[in-house]
Amino acid sequence: MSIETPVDQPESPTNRPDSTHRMKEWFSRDYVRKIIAIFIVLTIIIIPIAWLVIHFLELSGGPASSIMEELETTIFVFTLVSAPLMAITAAVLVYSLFGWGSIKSEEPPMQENPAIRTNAVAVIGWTVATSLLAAFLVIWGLVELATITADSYGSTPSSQQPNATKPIDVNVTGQQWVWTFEYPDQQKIQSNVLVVPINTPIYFNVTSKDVIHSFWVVEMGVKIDANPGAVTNTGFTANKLGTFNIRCAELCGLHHAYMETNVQVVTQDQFDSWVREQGGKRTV
Ligand SMILES: [Cu+2]
Repeated sequence: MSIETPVDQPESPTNRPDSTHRMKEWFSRDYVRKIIAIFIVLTIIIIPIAWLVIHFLELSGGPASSIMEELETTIFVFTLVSAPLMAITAAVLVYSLFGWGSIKSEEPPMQENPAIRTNAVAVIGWTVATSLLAAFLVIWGLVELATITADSYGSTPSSQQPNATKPIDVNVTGQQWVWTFEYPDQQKIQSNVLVVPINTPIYFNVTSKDVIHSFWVVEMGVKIDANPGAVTNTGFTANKLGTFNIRCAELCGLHHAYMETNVQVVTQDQFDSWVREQGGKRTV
């Protein structure tokens, strides 16, 4: 920076107190206060959406696994954090569209005062605030990603899982337009409904007989592609008794929308007797 730099240069460090002063002046402007008022009202209106989203997610009975619980918390937090950002954008928009016209004496302050964009306090404040917000979301996302990957067994085979409880293997096969579940450790019994014991890790080997499908266990928060000629892996530990949805999440042909079945989460005793009942229906 050269010595001739004018002292009233907005970025000049010697002008910092002046920046603060101008920030205060900016906040005292009538239209700024009105936009802030609209912003606060909109934030209060938008925030309940975070609860509404979760409410609708839980209408079908979930969450039924720790994975879905983590996902719902993340959706909730992200919606909550987004609310003020959406509100400030909408507040400026609303005031720009309707604010100036409704107040006859008020004109857009083109020449009124120095622009806020060259104000050091405003620039630093805005940059730091948004960076912290973005950093929070990135860190939250990475932690959740690691947790969910661990809970759904990532890509580690079930035999190498560090779980205290040995996972139950289930081979999942998608074909137009049904799901078939085979239990290799239970004499290869087969079923078109997934039956799993509660609080027991289930490990899925997923494949397809024809086109690409996607194995989606809705209330467990688990979804993975079913590819012909390849095996993909995922898993969950159900923590809620009940019947939940399994759907195909990859457009796979005419009856894709009807390619759905259930997962029944039962007690260990109920699972054992179900396995015994299915024993006679053994297929290769
Ligand atoms: Cu499908």
